Amino acid sequence: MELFHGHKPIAVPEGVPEWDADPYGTDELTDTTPFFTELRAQGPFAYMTKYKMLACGRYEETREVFRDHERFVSSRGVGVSDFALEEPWRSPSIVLEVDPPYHNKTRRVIMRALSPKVVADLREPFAQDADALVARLLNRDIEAVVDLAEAFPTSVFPRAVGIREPDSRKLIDYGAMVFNAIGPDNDLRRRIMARAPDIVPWINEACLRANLTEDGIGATIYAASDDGQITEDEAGMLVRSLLSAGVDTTVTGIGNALWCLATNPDQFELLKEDPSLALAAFEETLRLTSPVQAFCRTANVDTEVSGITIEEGSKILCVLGAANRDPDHWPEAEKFDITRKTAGHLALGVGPHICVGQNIARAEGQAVLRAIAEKVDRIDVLGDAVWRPNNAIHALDRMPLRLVAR
Ligand code: OVV
Repeated sequence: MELFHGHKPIAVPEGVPEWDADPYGTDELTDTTPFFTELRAQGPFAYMTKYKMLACGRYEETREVFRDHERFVSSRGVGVSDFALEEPWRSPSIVLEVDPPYHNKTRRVIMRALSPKVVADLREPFAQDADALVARLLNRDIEAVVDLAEAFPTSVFPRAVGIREPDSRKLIDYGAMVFNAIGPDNDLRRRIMARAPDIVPWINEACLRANLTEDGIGATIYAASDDGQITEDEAGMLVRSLLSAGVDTTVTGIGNALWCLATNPDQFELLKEDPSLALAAFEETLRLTSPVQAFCRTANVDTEVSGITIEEGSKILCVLGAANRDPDHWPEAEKFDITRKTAGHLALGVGPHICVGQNIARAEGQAVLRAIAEKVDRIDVLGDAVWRPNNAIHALDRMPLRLVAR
């Protein structure tokens, strides 16, 4: 078969509009509102002529595709490339890019390593780090992406995993690489892939047992290989998953939360009045800004969703960011409202692959937002916030701010 962007070029399904937008264009990736609005207006699905694949951005269908792992598999890759037809750029993740029942086994190991008890024990060190970081940044002109959004997770997360010699830059760049890699072979992907020789060997080394402390999350994963739940190689692969998914995502969530609060002073006032809203504010940030904007699934059978025929081999770009702002599901969908009911948002996915790190991610976001609520009186925006295009992540590139002390 002749591949198109690494997958089967499907025919236009009956009743689906053809749309020539580029979901991987810089404008679409950075200024998301027009793209999301038009995507939802196309109907349950749009046929993306540039990629000969489907896209969805309405809440109902996006959720249905994500929930049904039997028809819509992850094992063929969660980007535009179909792993059944094209060799992936790295060995597939043994948790993200696999299906049940194998997925259940690997996921269980990570789930235990990130158990509620493990996360509960991290709360105090997270709070101390967040308090110290925010205190240090008060009343100065700061670059919030670097100084706060990147600084916090890269200090606490590698320590929690037990990386002996963390390199913040490499951890962040690897995340950017993994997420750009799920897009097409465009400039964004090529530019970061050119740096793979610099980054990938470092990451792979960092995952080895010898390079991990004996008391971290990484060690817990290796312990699961000692009692035969997984092999030692699988343990290394699961540590790689932590490093792939655990840094750029939380950096983005924290950066986006700062942006939401800086641009919605009324909501920041609410948070200041009641710092126990920190977690709700983080959750609403996830809904409104969807740090992971989109993942693909692949139809593994001929099927149908909302009366639309979907042929085997169809790639479906599930635009979580659009579903999270679908006005047919969310009242005042475009409004940042830290008191809203956010349950059911899709920023962390839904179904068997729902983010396995969600509790540690929330603990990080909550720690930072609580520290800000308690210490900051006003967030002054000192210049334009600039978004950084990435094929899957919706993150800020720069955001000059001043956190004025209470
Ligand atoms: C980009 C991403 C998200 C979630 C998991 C992984 C990667 C992985 O490598 O397992």
